[in-house]
Amino acid sequence: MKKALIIGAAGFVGSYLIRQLLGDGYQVTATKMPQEAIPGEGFEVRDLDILDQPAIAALLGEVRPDCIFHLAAQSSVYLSWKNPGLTIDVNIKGSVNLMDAVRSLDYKPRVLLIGSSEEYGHIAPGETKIAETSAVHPGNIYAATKVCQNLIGRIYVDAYGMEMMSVRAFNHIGPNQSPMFVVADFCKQAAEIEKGLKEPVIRVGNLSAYRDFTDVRDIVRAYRMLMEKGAPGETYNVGSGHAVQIREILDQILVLSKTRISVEVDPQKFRPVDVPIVEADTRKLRECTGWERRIPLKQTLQETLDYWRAQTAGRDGGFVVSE
Ligand code: A2R
Ligand code: GDD
Repeated sequence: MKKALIIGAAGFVGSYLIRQLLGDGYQVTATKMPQEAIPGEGFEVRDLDILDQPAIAALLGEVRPDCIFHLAAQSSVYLSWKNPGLTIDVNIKGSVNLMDAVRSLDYKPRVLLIGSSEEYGHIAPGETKIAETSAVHPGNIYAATKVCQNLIGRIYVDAYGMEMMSVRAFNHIGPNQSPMFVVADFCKQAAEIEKGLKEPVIRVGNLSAYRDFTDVRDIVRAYRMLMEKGAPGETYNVGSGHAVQIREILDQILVLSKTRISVEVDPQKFRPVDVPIVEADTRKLRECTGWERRIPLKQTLQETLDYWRAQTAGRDGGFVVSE
């Protein structure tokens, strides 16, 4: 049985990746920050702060994984504007700590580094879809940290012959995502309005942007396939290949909701810079692994809204709800 180590498994993607790998017959060790919890059983959970390099080395020496999924990050573009120092520490220094600890081992586990479509930055509508060969133009601190991770990853592969691949993940969504991100944010607001917990007004940011959304379960299946089949030193886009405008996402959620909701644009939710369109060319991923998206966007939106409805169950609000 193959041993997988997931670093940063207490977040959104981690819970799905744990389930995917256990289902595929892997033995899983999952790391979390000391203050976090990971629900579930059938796998080993360890504390790890990736800013603590000796702790990474000790854990690798003990677990001796066949493969390592590196998810740990400060993952919010929005927060990277608020806290650039932390974003740089975790996403660059933390990743280098991991790569260096892996390099020092007496064997070569396979490693998957999770980067972001944000690395491509500003792409003119005529330049989409974005292939891995496109130039990177990071337009925010988060994106710049992921570009650094990718570049340093390739340097480690070239210099030390490490078995390491990178992905550039496009937007992924689903139940249990933090409401810092757009789909979870809109679904949470809609569920609270349905329950009368909030006035019937949904507050939104920039609705004109287009993003390439994929269900997180499809995303983690791609990660497992790339871990097994990806070529060291290569970068793979992981996304649906179809960009949807945020306005369209909002409209679909409003249709799924049972209540009459008005929309208010909140200038506080705008970013200093927001890439207008992000759409993946996924040929490299599909040719390498045979991956195809399985879960349609509408299903993910429905399940995410239902998740937030369940979160509000048992809470009573004072606002009047009209159908
Ligand atoms: O910040 P926390 O306490 O929620 O922990 C996060 C963890 N993390 C760390 N783990 C070890 N050492 C650190 N210094 C450290 N700082 C943060 O990484 C959290 O448990 C995990 C990231 O989870 P999420 O923020 O929910 O990200 P998600 O959506 O699971 O994305 C996974 C990867 C990231 O590399 C993103 O940048 C990329 O996919 O889109
Ligand atoms: N969060 C949020 N809330 N975003 C909004 C809102 C709102 O109310 N209204 C409009 N948006 C727009 C944002 O301006 C952005 O253009 C788009 O919705 C998506 O925003 P997020 O869901 O916050 O995601 P992101 O694209 O900034 O970053 C996510 O995707 C990246 C991959 O492309 C994160 O998951 C990153 O970790 C990931 O790398």
